[in-house]
Amino acid sequence: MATGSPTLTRPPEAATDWTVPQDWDRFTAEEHDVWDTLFARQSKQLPGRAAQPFLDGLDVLHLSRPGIPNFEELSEKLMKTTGWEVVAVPGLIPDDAFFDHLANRRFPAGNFIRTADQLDYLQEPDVFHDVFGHVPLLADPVFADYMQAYGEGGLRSLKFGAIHKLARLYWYTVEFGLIREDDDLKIYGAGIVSSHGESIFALDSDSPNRLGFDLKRTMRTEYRIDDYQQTYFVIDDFEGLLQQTQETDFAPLYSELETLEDLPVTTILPEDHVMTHGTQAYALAKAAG
Ligand code: HBI
Ligand code: FE
Repeated sequence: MATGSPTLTRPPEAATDWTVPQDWDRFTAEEHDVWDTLFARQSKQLPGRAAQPFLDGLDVLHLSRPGIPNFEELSEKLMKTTGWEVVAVPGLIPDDAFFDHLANRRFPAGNFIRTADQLDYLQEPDVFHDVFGHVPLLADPVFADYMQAYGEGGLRSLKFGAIHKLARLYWYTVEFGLIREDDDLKIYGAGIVSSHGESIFALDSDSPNRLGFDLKRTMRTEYRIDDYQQTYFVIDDFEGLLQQTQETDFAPLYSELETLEDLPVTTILPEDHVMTHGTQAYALAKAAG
């Protein structure tokens, strides 16, 4: 999960591209247990909820032993399927380093895991979010290309000062995206599939809006990082998402976005394709305390 760009200081053990050795042997039995608990809980909950390519991709995480995946073994499997690898980073890394990894088909994954008493609370993306949430779809050839295209687009967006607009595309697809599959809605965003609560809420609750995905619309929409989303965007398929990202000329789009105001999370526009007009009851109850 990504939360913009605070000022980050590179720790002395990190290379200039912000990678660190995973040092897998350092993880304790308790830390491996946290992974196993989260893994069992989510793999049980996701059939019927997660998009089929995600469920298929979970196979790539079935490694030779349980516990936190060894990135070398994981990368070897992933490399054979789609040419991606997983590299360890200390936590959030700067946008340019993050995009450069994606553009080169390397997924940066946090080299730490949440504690057993905070299974559902995350301040920074940990190895469970990053690997369970993101890696299965990197085994899908089309989604794998989308992630690379996003990284390339990210590097270009730096020149336009448009990162926060492009970050919204990532947020509403890679992190919190929904997809139509047959006649059902399914989850595919890493922030949802790795969350025990939101993987139910995103599909079953009457509270959030569910709107048809539109690239420009998504890039105008604010998002919240502190609780369940109030609006989700639904794509038809990964092919369409990849195609739009590759074919859109982002320079004129960014200039146009400069002239359009940002949209608050709950706004519904006349041109939106509304699948659910949410009650927002969940967010309203939270706000009321
Ligand atoms: N770093 N480790 C890590 N994980 C992210 O998801 C991440 C990041 N740095 C920047 C970033 N995301 C975002 O700013 C981009 O998604 C736009
Ligand atoms: Fe993430």
